[in-house]
Amino acid sequence: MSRIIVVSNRIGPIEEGKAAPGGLAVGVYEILRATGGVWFGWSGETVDQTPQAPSLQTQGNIAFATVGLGRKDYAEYYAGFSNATLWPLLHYRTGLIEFSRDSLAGYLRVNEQFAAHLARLIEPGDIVWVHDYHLIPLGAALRRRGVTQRIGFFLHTPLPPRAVMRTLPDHRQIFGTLSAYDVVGFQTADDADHFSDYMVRELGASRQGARLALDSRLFKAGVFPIGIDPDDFARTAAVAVGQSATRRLIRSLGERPLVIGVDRLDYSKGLPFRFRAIENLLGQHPEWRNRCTFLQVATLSRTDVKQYRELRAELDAAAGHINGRYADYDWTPIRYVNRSFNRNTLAGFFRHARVGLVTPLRDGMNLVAKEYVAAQRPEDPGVLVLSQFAGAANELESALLVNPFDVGGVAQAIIRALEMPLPERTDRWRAMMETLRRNTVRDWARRFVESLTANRADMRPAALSGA
Ligand code: ADQ
Repeated sequence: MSRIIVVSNRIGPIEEGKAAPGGLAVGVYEILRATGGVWFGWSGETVDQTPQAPSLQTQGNIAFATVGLGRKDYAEYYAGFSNATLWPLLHYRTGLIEFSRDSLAGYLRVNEQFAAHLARLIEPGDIVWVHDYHLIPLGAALRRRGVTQRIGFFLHTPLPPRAVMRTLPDHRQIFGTLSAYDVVGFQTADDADHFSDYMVRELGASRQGARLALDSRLFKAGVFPIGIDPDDFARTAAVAVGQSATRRLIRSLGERPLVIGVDRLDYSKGLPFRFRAIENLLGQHPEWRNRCTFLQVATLSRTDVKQYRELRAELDAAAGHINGRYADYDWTPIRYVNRSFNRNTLAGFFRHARVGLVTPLRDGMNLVAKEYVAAQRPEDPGVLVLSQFAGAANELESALLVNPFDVGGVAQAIIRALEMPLPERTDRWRAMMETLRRNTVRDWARRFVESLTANRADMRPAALSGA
């Protein structure tokens, strides 16, 4: 049976038994365990000299192959082109794009280096699954090195319409390389449509049934919304709610309901608008003062990118301003916490929160929305207030869907959530939980690999469904 070679900028934790973080790690682990294979990525370390070969560690039938990044590579490929150019572009934030020829060159150089390492690891019959925007040109770099095996790519972020993609200088040099993959996967149908439209209208690809043809290559776009393991998250939440962190949180709230937001501190997550919505709620609806508490966990992220430092300063000021204006001697409206919490603690917090606030301005999927739903008490569930611009909104239609730019509308949705009677909360929660169970992270990984291996006799994806 074929091995799978997974490639992502960062890899999951290597030590056995260590809790895998949310997101792709769970799905990717399971599929790797079922088939055996290699997980290749950046070690997370910056080094003085670019390594000649990856360092290898094995765990059962999985080999983890990692490389350090030189300081210049880190600055240009990671902090520069990936996170200061592509990330804002992919989230429709053209005004935040920073572009330099050096960072573009660094991005292409690191992708070439990764391809050189990988070409030595890939064996006949393997399939390769590349993840995310850091590695768009990797497939083409592998093809140039003679790799003919199936290669798939999954984009975790949104893909904007063609007019936005075109704002990237040399965009064809980057996005055109996506035709080197056999399958290009997206979180939503809109993203996949944007891709096909770009390929056809910008690059002259032609549609051949479900596939696209460009030069001598045939490839297809697919929609694979990423999921979570909802039953596992529910079990974790049920245990965690009785443990000390959640108990302390509950005691500190008094009788007030909790409204929670948990995000990386990233401008795509819409935190300044969210804070304005809270300010609007307290200003326009004074009856809610001292009657509910907002907890915003915003873990620092990409602090070496300027826009992230600016966002942090803006949020510090906004939280201080709102608390200065509305706090009382026995109540603080916004608890704004920059530290990170482990998955179990967050699950307990989610379970206790009457409202989950997930209001990104744009988000590929947003797993926090799914985790919040999974963590709820079936007999007394809370309400999810969800941005219509998160990929998750396509599946979680029973959330209270909001436009995050409409701060008054978000404030009203929070109040509606706080006042929602139990039968309506239960109906909405059940519908969403069913959706989560129908599309778990395992299903996501299995469906992607099936799509990549379709019509290939030597790969048996059916073996994965029992995983
Ligand atoms: P992210 O932008 O990181 O991921 P998201 O999907 O919300 O966004 O979160 C990923 C994981 O990180 C979740 O399991 C969540 O619990 C955890 N997490 C988030 N904030 C945290 C915090 N403050 N403390 C601790 N843990 C936290 C990218 C894309 C998303 C897409 C995912 C997966 O941007 O759109 O859903 O990949 O494809």
